[in-house]
Amino acid sequence: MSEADPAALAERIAAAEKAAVAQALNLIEDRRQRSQGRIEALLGRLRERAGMQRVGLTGPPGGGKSTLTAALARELRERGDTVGVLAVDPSSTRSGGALLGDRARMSFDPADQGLFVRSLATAGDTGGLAYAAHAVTEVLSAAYDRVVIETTGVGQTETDVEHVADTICLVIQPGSGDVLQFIKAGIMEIPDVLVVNKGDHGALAQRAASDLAGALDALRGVGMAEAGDDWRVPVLVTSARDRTGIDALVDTLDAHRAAQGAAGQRERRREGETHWTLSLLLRRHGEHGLEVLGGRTEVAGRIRAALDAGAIPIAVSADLGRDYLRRVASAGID
Ligand SMILES: Nc1nc2c(ncn2[C@@H]2O[C@H](COP(=O)(O)OP(=O)(O)OP(=O)(O)O)[C@@H](O)[C@H]2O)c(=O)[nH]1
Ligand SMILES: [Mg+2]
Repeated sequence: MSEADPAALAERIAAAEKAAVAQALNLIEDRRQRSQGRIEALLGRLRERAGMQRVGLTGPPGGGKSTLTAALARELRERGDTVGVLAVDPSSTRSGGALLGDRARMSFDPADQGLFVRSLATAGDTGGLAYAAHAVTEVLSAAYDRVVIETTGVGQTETDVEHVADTICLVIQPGSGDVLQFIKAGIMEIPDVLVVNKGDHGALAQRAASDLAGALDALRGVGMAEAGDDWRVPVLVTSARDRTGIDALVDTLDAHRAAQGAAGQRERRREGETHWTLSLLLRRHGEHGLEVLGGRTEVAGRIRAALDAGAIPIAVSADLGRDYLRRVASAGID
C-alpha cells in the first residue's frame, strides 16, 4: 500500500473517490501500530458530508436485511443519492465476501462510482469490530450522502450500531417468532422504524405488521415507546425480493431525518461520538486507563465537554491517553 498523505487521502475521500475510500478502509483493518497512527491522522481530517444520513438496518438472522440493503441502495441511487454500505457481523467467521449474501451482492453494480459496499467480520473480537465499524462509518460519512449499516441482532450492543446510526430500522420477517421477540426486547430498545420484510408472504406479513402496531400502541399506553414527541414509530411492510415498499421506506427515512432535525441528529451523533471516544480510550489503555482518569462518569463528562467545544473524538481520546500516561508516570502507578 502506498504511503498516502492523510490530508491528500481525506480530500480524495471527500471527492468520493472509490479507490481512496477502499484505501482508508484497508488502513482501518490493518492492525499494525504504524497504520493506527495514520488512520487517526486521517480521521482527524474527515468531515461528514452536509446533510448526510446514517441508516442502521438491524434484526434477527435471515430477515432479509442484506437483500433489503441492496434494494434500498438501488432506490437511493435512483433518487440521486450516493450510498456507502457497511455490513457488520459480530458473530461470524464468514468471509467478507459471503456476508452480504451472493444474491444481494450481485445486485450491486461494481461500476457505479456513487456506490460503495464493504463487509466487516471479526470473529471473537467485538471490541475491534466496534472500533472498525465506527471508523469505517466515519470514512463513508465523509464520502457519501447516505450510509447504510447492516448488523444482525436484536437489542444487542456488541457492535453499537445504535451509536453510529441516525435512523435505526428493525427488520423482521413474518411468522418467525420475531414479533414476539420484539415485543419482549422492544421495551428496552425501540427502533425508529419497524420493517416487516418478506411482505410477499401476504396475509402472514400483514398479520405481523398489525401485531407490531398493536404492541407499539400498548407500549405507548404505558409511556414506553418513542422518546421524542415528534416521531411516531411506523410499521412498514416491504418485499426486498419483489422491491415493493422500498419507496415508502426511503420516504420514511427522509421523514425521520426531517423530524429529527439537524439539532436532534447532532445530539444523537454526539452520544455516539462520546461512546466511540470512550471505546478508543479503552482500546488503547483498557479499564486501567478509565480508572486512573477518574472512572467512566468522570471521563464521559470530560469527553462531552471537549466534543461540545469542537474537538473531534480521535483527538479527545489521544488527549485523554496522554493525560493517563502523565498520571501514571508521575504517580509511579503501574
Ligand atoms: N420471499 C422473500 N424472501 C426474501 C426477501 N428478502 C430476503 N429474502 C430471502 O431471505 C433469505 C435471507 O436473506 P438475507 O438478505 O441474507 O437476510 P439477512 O437478514 O441479511 O441475514 P443475516 O445477515 O444472515 O442475518 C435469503 O434467502 C433471501 O433471498 C423477501 O422480501 N421475500
Ligand atoms: Mg445479511
